[in-house]
Amino acid sequence: MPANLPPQYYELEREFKAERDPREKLRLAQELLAIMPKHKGTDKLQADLKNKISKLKKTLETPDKKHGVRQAATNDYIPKEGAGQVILIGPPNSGKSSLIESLTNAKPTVTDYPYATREPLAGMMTYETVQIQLIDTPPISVDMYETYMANLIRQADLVVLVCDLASDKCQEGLQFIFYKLDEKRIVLKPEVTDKPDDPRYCFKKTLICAHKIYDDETGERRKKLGEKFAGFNIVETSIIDDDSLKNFKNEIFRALSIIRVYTKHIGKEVEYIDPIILPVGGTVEMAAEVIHKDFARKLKFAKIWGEGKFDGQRVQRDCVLNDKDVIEFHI
Ligand SMILES: Nc1nc2c(ncn2[C@@H]2O[C@H](COP(=O)(O)OP(=O)(O)OP(=O)(O)O)[C@@H](O)[C@H]2O)c(=O)[nH]1
Ligand SMILES: [Mg+2]
Repeated sequence: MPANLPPQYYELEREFKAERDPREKLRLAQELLAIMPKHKGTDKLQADLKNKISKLKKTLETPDKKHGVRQAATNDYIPKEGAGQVILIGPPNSGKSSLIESLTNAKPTVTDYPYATREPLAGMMTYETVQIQLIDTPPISVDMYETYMANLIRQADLVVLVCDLASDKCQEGLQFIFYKLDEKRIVLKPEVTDKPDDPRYCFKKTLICAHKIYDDETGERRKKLGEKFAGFNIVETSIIDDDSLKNFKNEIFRALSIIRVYTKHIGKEVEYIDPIILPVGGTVEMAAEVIHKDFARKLKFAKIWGEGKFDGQRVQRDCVLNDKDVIEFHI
């Protein structure tokens, strides 16, 4: 049976064959597998590719101090924790680590010279009743790009691009990052409403952080940032301004497009801790499924307290929930 491969496949295959860096090769192999049509005619090709992927993974997991491969391989992936994973990226010295230090329990290296962060580091940020994971990363610039960054960014739920308003070169720094990531087929977007036509690409929702806002005395750099990146949500921050950090947290939560739903037992008071996290538009059924698949199946109806509902309103499984709704399941 013919394989009927799309033209993009052959293009990508050429790239894959030419690539020498095992980590990039792994990424390209995964992209090849993703765009390969899945039918009988490609069974053998799929098996070959899966074999190559597993060999590449093994190579990356084998300690190789000389090339520093092992370290980089483990940096490829950070397990998600909490209600969402947010990756902070930016030019050197822009203040990524300082933000992580101010907002999370992590203790990153902060220095007044650039290129201080050498590896990604995750910390947890408390936002009201939820925990959100923030990841600090090494800088991206003409002089530095860690190849594992593409995988880390692809996996994250949200990108925060940190702009250094204390620097004359802040626009150029950001533009280079857009260009560099586009080369890795990652497109940073204000909103992601559709999938890319080309499946090798990945669209990532991005918030721009106009950091060190008080160092932009004339406001000129902030103004230019708004003009250059029109459409993006730009949030002004400074580590010496707690209100700006509070607002930044709100914007991160909003950008994650998630809602918190609290559950209560019949006849008991609600405890506003440990909410169920659902995507915006999440339903009663989805909330029940988080508790247990069986629970969702057995569900007869639910009662809801929250905005736009009267207290204890009886609803069915397809009822769409709002942030901070309280729900009581009846099975
Ligand atoms: N004025 C001012 N300085 C800041 C602010 N945030 C961070 N800095 C300073 O900026 C410098 C760089 O901060 P880092 O947090 O190390 O920057 P980074 O982006 O992690 O740098 P790399 O790891 O090299 O990419 C340090 O001297 C910080 O004290 C801010 O809001 N205002
Ligand atoms: Mg840093």
